Amino acid sequence: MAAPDLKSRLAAGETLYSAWVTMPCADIAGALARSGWDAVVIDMQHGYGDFASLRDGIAQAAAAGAAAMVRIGLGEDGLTGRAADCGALGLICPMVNSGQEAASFARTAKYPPLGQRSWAPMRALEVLGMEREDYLARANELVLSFAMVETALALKHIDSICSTPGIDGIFVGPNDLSVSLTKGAAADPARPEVRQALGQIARKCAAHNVVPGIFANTPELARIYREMGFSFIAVASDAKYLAAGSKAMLDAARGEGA
Ligand code: 3PY
Ligand code: MG
Repeated sequence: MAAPDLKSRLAAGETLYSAWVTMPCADIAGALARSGWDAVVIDMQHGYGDFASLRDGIAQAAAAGAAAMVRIGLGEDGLTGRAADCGALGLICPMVNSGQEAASFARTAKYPPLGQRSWAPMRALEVLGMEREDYLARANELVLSFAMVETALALKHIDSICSTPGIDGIFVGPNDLSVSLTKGAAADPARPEVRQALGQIARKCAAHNVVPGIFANTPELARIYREMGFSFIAVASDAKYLAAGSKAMLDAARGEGA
């Protein structure tokens, strides 16, 4: 099976949807990938997984034909290359506040000439079914690097973040953005100042030709973000899918609900 090429699909105008994994279990990533998501993000910033569940979750998602992506932990630069070495096809770096921080992330995510990613993708070759030469030639295109914009400071530096070589996309964290823009008063993506900032970010992404990505707390917000121009949208997370599916099954078994 050919490795998923998210960049080409996004360039062709598709909107891609990603599941989000916080649980410390590789089977969750596999089950979500098999249910049809384009990508599966394993969250190592706020999720509960360890390196083994990350490694095996990437393999399970890849086996099901989805692109496994990883949000790396805050300040865990080393995980950027290690996640890609395991076969991740997307890397999301939280709390990027300047062009310099974006450049530092891109350096570890991209092979020369864009960066200084260190060579050892043996597991990625197995998981993606690729040869070394092919992987080296295509990794900078196949493995997308997303800088998270989720603070007032990042908004101020949005042009330099978007124009940093090696940054393929912006991924907005609207919850942190709300906390930052309201100076700690609210974690609410529906706030007008957050909505206004999201419009500004989507326009900047278009101007700089980088992928506009975002986390949507709910499917309803995902639809609003798509209308605003976001084309890579992660929706809610595993605990919510489990609770919603389990409630629907129980209601159906009892003959209640829709
Ligand atoms: C945020 O909304 O702040 C996020 O980081 C989403 O994962
Ligand atoms: Mg955040």
